[in-house]
Formats: sequence, C-alpha cells, structure tokens
Amino acid sequence: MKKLRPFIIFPLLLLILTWLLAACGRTAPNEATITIKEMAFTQSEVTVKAGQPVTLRLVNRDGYTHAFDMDAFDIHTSLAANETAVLRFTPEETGRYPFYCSSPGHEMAGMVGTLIVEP
Ligand SMILES: [Cu+2]
Repeated sequence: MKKLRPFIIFPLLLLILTWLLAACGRTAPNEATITIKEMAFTQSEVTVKAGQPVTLRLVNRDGYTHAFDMDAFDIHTSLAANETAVLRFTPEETGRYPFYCSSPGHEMAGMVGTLIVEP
C-alpha cells in the first residue's frame, strides 16, 4: 500500500494546482457593472487593466431607454427599460476614456463617466 501513495498524491497535487490557477484567474477579473438609475450612472468611474479583455455589464434600472456610448472604443449601445447588456472589449492603451448616454439631453443632465485604464 505504501508504494502506491506517490501515485495518488501526484494527481491530487495536479488537481489542486489546476484549481489554484483557476481561482487566481477569478480573483483578478477585468469586470465591472455600471447601473443606470434615475438618469445617472451609479459608477461614474470604472478602473480596469490594459491589455486584458474587459467585461462591462450595463444594467438599466430606469423605466425608459438609455444609451451607453464610449467613442474611444466605438461602443454605442442602447438599453431599453430595465434591460441589461454585456459589453466585451480589450483596451490596449492606458488612459482615461469618457463614456456618456447619448439619449437626447441625458449627457447634459449628468449621464457621464470615465473608464480608467491602468497598466
Ligand atoms: Cu440616459
């Protein structure tokens, strides 16, 4: 029985290592949720890492249509009342990129924010 132990431990270690690597990938996600409520983005600043895919979840909690526009990445999305949208893109360069709602008058009413891309 004792001779079999290394053969049992090695696959077990491999399994643990695989799990740890997967866990590490999950603890540093380039993900953010921006909620739209009462004619405003609840998060006016969102920080992500450059060179990694970003997942941006947009949640419209208002009873009317909004938009999410970020010219730097050519993103122009419309969100119906209570709709959720998921955007995926990869910012290659660091910087501060403004986003806004292009529904008439909404940007002027304060529907603006900044995506901060860090190294
Ligand atoms: Cu709006």
